[in-house]
Amino acid sequence: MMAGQHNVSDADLEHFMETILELVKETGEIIANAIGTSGNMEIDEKEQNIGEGNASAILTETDLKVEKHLINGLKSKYPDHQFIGEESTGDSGPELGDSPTWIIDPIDGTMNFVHSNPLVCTSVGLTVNKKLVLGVVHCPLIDKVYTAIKGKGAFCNGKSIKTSGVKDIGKAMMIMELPAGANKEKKDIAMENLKYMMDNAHAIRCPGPAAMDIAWIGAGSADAYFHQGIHSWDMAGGTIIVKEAGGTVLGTDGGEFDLMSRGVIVAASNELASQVVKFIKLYPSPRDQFTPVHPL
Ligand code: LIP
Repeated sequence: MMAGQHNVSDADLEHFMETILELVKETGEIIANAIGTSGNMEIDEKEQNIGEGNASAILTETDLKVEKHLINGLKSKYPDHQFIGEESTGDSGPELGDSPTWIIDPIDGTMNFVHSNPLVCTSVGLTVNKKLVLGVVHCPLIDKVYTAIKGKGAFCNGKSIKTSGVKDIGKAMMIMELPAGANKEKKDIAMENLKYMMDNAHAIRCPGPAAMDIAWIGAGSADAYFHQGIHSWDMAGGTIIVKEAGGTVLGTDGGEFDLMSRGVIVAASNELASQVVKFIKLYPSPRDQFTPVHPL
């Protein structure tokens, strides 16, 4: 271990997992009670995200409430841990360091949430020495919690999960995002990717919350997902789940996955990931932070 680096034991990781599962159970209730009430009304538009698409710019009071609940709960147990939260630190957050850092999206799929659609999740990843060691994607309204601890496999509601292993796009259910309300360049690129897949894939779905879309590849509920334009908090929880479920996680350029690059390809197999790399057209999005982070 290099100077300044941090050591966590298996027992620590188990303890962290217990704590975060308890907390997301509580925030799941907050989300469930808010949906369909004034708690899921849009209260603000994130100006810096206008142009990226309507789903990127939306905010509700429940996003803020859930993030506060998670961060306060974790801080009370682990006062020396650090946090990157979509709603608190956002784009201008500090650079990821070696300290244990919880990377949190309180409600991923806020657009679904404001439309009372049940496909919403809370995504949490924990890095230590800039490596992901734990991931949780909790979908309270469909009663699924996807979890992984580094080296210990991936699970859904406590049962072991594996990717489908599908190798060929012709047999694959692909997940992509359709950025309604985005600028012309972003929409045109999405249309090119969509057209390729309509000509070549077995099926295409656009459920919405990036973290859940990613976790679903781990669970074998779809075969590949790609997107350029999401953030570290959309990717941290799910990518370790896919890796631990035996899947492939790459950057959108086909290189090693970089948590701060705003993009990811996750697939059920290396072969399928390579096929995505060949056709994918990319919208150039500014990085979350300058320094690359290869967390897997
Ligand atoms: C959203 C993701 C969505 C992505 C949006 C946005 P939020 O997260 O779920 O997949 O396309 O850009 O990041 O804002 O609902 O947490």
